[in-house]
Amino acid sequence: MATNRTFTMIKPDAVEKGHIGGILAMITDAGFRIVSLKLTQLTVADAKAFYAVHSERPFYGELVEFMSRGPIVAAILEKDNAVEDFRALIGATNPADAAEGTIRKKYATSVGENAVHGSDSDENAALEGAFHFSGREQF
Ligand code: 3AN
Repeated sequence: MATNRTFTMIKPDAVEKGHIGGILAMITDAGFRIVSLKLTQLTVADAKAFYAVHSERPFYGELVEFMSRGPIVAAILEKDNAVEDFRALIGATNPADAAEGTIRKKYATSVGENAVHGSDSDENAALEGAFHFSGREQF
Protein backbone atom coordinates (compact mmCIF):
# COMPACT_ATOMS: atom_id res chain seq x y z
CA MET A 1 0.00 0.00 0.00
CA ALA A 2 1.37 3.43 -0.90
CA THR A 3 2.13 5.80 1.96
CA ASN A 4 2.34 9.53 1.55
CA ARG A 5 5.99 10.11 2.51
CA THR A 6 9.36 9.67 0.86
CA PHE A 7 12.93 10.65 1.67
CA THR A 8 15.42 12.53 -0.50
CA MET A 9 18.98 13.82 -0.41
CA ILE A 10 20.39 16.54 -2.65
CA LYS A 11 23.82 14.96 -3.16
CA PRO A 12 27.26 16.63 -2.78
CA ASP A 13 27.66 17.24 -6.55
CA ALA A 14 24.45 19.27 -6.76
CA VAL A 15 25.16 21.17 -3.52
CA GLU A 16 28.69 22.04 -4.75
CA LYS A 17 27.24 23.46 -7.98
CA GLY A 18 24.69 25.64 -6.17
CA HIS A 19 21.58 23.71 -7.20
CA ILE A 20 19.85 23.43 -3.80
CA GLY A 21 17.32 26.15 -4.61
CA GLY A 22 16.61 24.92 -8.14
CA ILE A 23 16.03 21.35 -7.00
CA LEU A 24 13.84 22.34 -4.03
CA ALA A 25 11.76 24.48 -6.42
CA MET A 26 11.23 21.50 -8.76
CA ILE A 27 10.21 19.38 -5.76
CA THR A 28 7.69 21.85 -4.36
CA ASP A 29 6.39 22.81 -7.83
CA ALA A 30 5.61 19.09 -8.34
CA GLY A 31 3.33 19.19 -5.30
CA PHE A 32 5.52 17.74 -2.55
CA ARG A 33 5.24 19.29 0.92
CA ILE A 34 8.46 19.56 2.94
CA VAL A 35 8.04 17.66 6.23
CA SER A 36 11.72 17.86 7.34
CA LEU A 37 14.75 19.65 5.86
CA LYS A 38 18.43 20.13 6.74
CA LEU A 39 21.89 20.84 5.35
CA THR A 40 24.20 18.22 6.80
CA GLN A 41 27.18 16.02 5.91
CA LEU A 42 27.49 12.24 6.03
CA THR A 43 30.57 10.81 7.73
CA VAL A 44 32.21 7.86 5.95
CA ALA A 45 30.55 5.61 8.55
CA ASP A 46 27.14 7.23 7.89
CA ALA A 47 27.50 6.76 4.12
CA LYS A 48 28.57 3.13 4.56
CA ALA A 49 25.55 2.46 6.78
CA PHE A 50 23.12 4.33 4.56
CA TYR A 51 24.24 2.41 1.44
CA ALA A 52 24.91 -0.93 3.18
CA VAL A 53 22.51 -2.59 0.74
CA HIS A 54 25.07 -1.85 -2.01
CA SER A 55 28.12 -3.10 -0.04
CA GLU A 56 28.82 -5.95 -2.48
CA ARG A 57 28.53 -3.76 -5.58
CA PRO A 58 31.76 -2.72 -7.37
CA PHE A 59 30.92 1.00 -7.03
CA TYR A 60 30.37 0.89 -3.23
CA GLY A 61 33.71 2.48 -2.28
CA GLU A 62 33.29 5.23 -4.87
CA LEU A 63 29.70 5.83 -3.71
CA VAL A 64 30.71 6.12 -0.03
CA GLU A 65 33.57 8.50 -0.87
CA PHE A 66 31.31 10.65 -3.05
CA MET A 67 28.40 10.83 -0.60
CA SER A 68 30.67 11.85 2.31
CA ARG A 69 32.84 14.40 0.47
CA GLY A 70 30.70 17.46 1.16
CA PRO A 71 27.37 18.72 2.48
CA ILE A 72 24.05 17.26 1.40
CA VAL A 73 20.46 18.39 1.89
CA ALA A 74 18.28 15.74 3.55
CA ALA A 75 14.49 16.01 3.40
CA ILE A 76 11.31 14.10 4.12
CA LEU A 77 8.59 14.87 1.58
CA GLU A 78 4.83 14.32 1.61
CA LYS A 79 2.42 13.80 -1.27
CA ASP A 80 -0.08 11.13 -2.29
CA ASN A 81 1.87 8.17 -3.72
CA ALA A 82 5.09 9.91 -2.68
CA VAL A 83 7.68 7.18 -3.33
CA GLU A 84 6.53 6.38 -6.86
CA ASP A 85 5.81 9.99 -7.85
CA PHE A 86 9.18 11.16 -6.54
CA ARG A 87 11.06 8.42 -8.44
CA ALA A 88 9.28 9.68 -11.57
CA LEU A 89 10.27 13.28 -10.78
CA ILE A 90 13.98 12.45 -10.28
CA GLY A 91 14.28 10.24 -13.38
CA ALA A 92 16.53 7.28 -14.22
CA THR A 93 19.68 6.51 -12.18
CA ASN A 94 21.81 7.22 -15.26
CA PRO A 95 21.09 10.81 -16.35
CA ALA A 96 21.71 9.76 -19.97
CA ASP A 97 18.48 7.73 -19.66
CA ALA A 98 16.54 10.32 -17.63
CA ALA A 99 13.39 11.77 -19.22
CA GLU A 100 12.98 15.46 -20.09
CA GLY A 101 11.60 17.45 -17.18
CA THR A 102 13.22 15.27 -14.51
CA ILE A 103 15.64 16.52 -11.86
CA ARG A 104 18.44 14.21 -13.01
CA LYS A 105 18.01 15.25 -16.65
CA LYS A 106 18.53 18.86 -15.59
CA TYR A 107 21.14 18.55 -12.84
CA ALA A 108 22.92 15.14 -12.86
CA THR A 109 26.20 14.58 -14.67
CA SER A 110 26.84 10.82 -14.40
CA VAL A 111 25.43 7.58 -13.00
CA GLY A 112 27.58 8.04 -9.90
CA GLU A 113 27.10 11.79 -9.42
CA ASN A 114 23.39 11.94 -10.07
CA ALA A 115 22.32 14.95 -8.01
CA VAL A 116 19.50 13.43 -5.94
CA HIS A 117 18.47 10.35 -4.00
CA GLY A 118 14.90 9.10 -3.77
CA SER A 119 13.73 6.19 -1.61
CA ASP A 120 12.78 3.07 -3.57
CA SER A 121 10.04 1.76 -1.25
CA ASP A 122 7.76 2.90 1.56
CA GLU A 123 9.76 0.77 4.00
CA ASN A 124 13.07 2.37 2.99
CA ALA A 125 11.50 5.85 3.01
CA ALA A 126 10.60 5.36 6.69
CA LEU A 127 14.03 3.92 7.58
CA GLU A 128 15.95 6.62 5.68
CA GLY A 129 13.83 9.44 7.12
CA ALA A 130 14.44 8.13 10.64
CA PHE A 131 18.19 7.89 9.89
CA HIS A 132 18.31 11.68 9.50
CA PHE A 133 15.41 13.13 11.52
CA SER A 134 14.01 12.68 15.01
CA GLY A 135 10.25 12.73 15.53
CA ARG A 136 10.27 16.36 16.62
CA GLU A 137 12.06 17.38 13.40
CA GLN A 138 9.13 16.07 11.31
CA PHE A 139 6.39 18.63 10.72
P1 3AN B 1 18.88 5.10 -7.48
O1 3AN B 1 19.62 6.21 -6.79
O2 3AN B 1 18.31 5.54 -8.81
O3 3AN B 1 17.89 4.41 -6.60
P2 3AN B 1 20.57 2.78 -7.02
O4 3AN B 1 19.83 2.56 -5.74
O5 3AN B 1 20.73 1.64 -7.97
O6 3AN B 1 19.97 4.00 -7.85
O7 3AN B 1 22.05 3.27 -6.68
C1 3AN B 1 22.30 4.06 -5.56
C2 3AN B 1 23.37 5.05 -5.92
O8 3AN B 1 24.55 4.37 -6.26
C3 3AN B 1 23.05 5.89 -7.16
N1 3AN B 1 22.21 7.05 -6.89
C4 3AN B 1 24.42 6.28 -7.64
O9 3AN B 1 24.92 7.42 -6.94
C5 3AN B 1 25.24 5.07 -7.28
N2 3AN B 1 25.41 4.18 -8.42
C6 3AN B 1 24.50 3.33 -8.95
N3 3AN B 1 24.99 2.67 -10.00
C7 3AN B 1 26.27 3.10 -10.14
C8 3AN B 1 27.33 2.79 -11.04
N4 3AN B 1 27.18 1.91 -12.03
N5 3AN B 1 28.51 3.44 -10.88
C9 3AN B 1 28.69 4.34 -9.88
N6 3AN B 1 27.73 4.66 -8.98
C10 3AN B 1 26.54 4.07 -9.12
